[in-house]
Order: sequence, then structure tokens, then C-alpha cells
Amino acid sequence: MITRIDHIGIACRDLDASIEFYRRAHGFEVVHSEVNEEQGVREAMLRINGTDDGAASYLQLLEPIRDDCAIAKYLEKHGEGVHHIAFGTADVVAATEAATSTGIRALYPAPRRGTSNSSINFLHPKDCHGVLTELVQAADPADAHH
Ligand code: CMX
Ligand code: CO
Repeated sequence: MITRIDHIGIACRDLDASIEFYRRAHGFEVVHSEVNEEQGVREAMLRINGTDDGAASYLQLLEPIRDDCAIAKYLEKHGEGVHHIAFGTADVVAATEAATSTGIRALYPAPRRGTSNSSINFLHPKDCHGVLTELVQAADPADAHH
């Protein structure tokens, strides 16, 4: 079951410039940042609001760290902008199976590591009316990012 919008992923050419933009425009602050080598990104999470499942919703700002990663490819083709939406769930395997059982393709056969040791999978945008859709299960029982 999906219980929140976990984050909106935004492709950025310059992470620090985008962080500064959101700070100035809306007063959002970075609550977490990391490099995810597997995904090929440097990223920052900006917390927007708590959610009624006890977790929260974030903006995820993503800058590529190499030319062959998904974000670099997206920037080259489309420029900066909204890259994906991520739904939060307490069980990413079950949420993925619920989607794939309707004929949607998952990108990974098993969950991979996402922000703050979360478990993630993606649903193909061509099977989701043009929206790259991520499914996220937080690492800790409190179901929150650190
Ligand atoms: N949203 C919507 N459509 C997208 C898209 C996106 N983010 N990325 C690609 N597409 C579309 C393209 O426009 C293209 O459509 P057309 O054929 O009509 O032109 C089609 O999908 C294929 O695009 P592509 O440029 O050839 O890209 P790939 O197939 O190589 O990769 C995808 C697309 C989704 C498989 C790849 O981006 C991927 O594996 N994503 C999952 C991993 C990821 O996004 N990591 C970064 C975020 C990490 C995180 O959130 O923590
Ligand atoms: Co994401």
C-alpha cells in the first residue's frame, strides 16, 4: 500500500545552485545530502511536510556525477526539470508486485539502495503515462529519512 508522496525528484545541472534557488524562493532547507554511486548522483533532500503515515515529503535535488547515469542522460535530452515522482510505502516489494501484476514493468528485479539506505524500485515511464515512478521503503521502523 502506498501511503505518501515521499519525494519529487528534480534533475539539476548544479546542485548547489538549485539548493540556493529553493532556499531563496521558498525557504526550504537541506535536511540530508549524500552521493549515491550506484545511481550516479549527488543529491540533497529538502523536507516539505510531514505525512499522516508518520513520515514526510521531500524534494530530491539530483546532480549527475558521471555522464552515463540516468540523470545525465535526462539533462542532455530534456534539460533541468521534474524527473520522477516517488511514492512511499512500508513494503516496496509488495507495492512493486501490485504494480507489475497489472502489467507495468519494474526496472529492477529486486529493490536497490536509495536515499538514507531506503529500498527503492522504479516503474517504467512508458507504462505509467509518461511518469517515471519510484517506490520507496524507508530504512528504519520510524519510516523517515535521516
Ligand atoms: N520521465 C518520463 N519519461 C522518461 C524519463 C523520465 N524521467 N526518462 C526517460 N523517459 C522516456 C524518454 O523520453 C524516452 O521516450 P521516447 O522514446 O518517447 O523519446 C524513453 O523514456 C526512453 O528514454 P531514454 O532517454 O532512452 O532513457 P533510458 O531508456 O536509457 O532510461 C529509464 C530511462 C527510466 C529506464 C532510466 O532513467 C532509469 O533507469 N531510471 C531509474 C533510475 C533513476 O532514475 N535514477 C536517478 C534517481 C535516483 C533516486 O531517485 O534516488
Ligand atoms: Co528519487
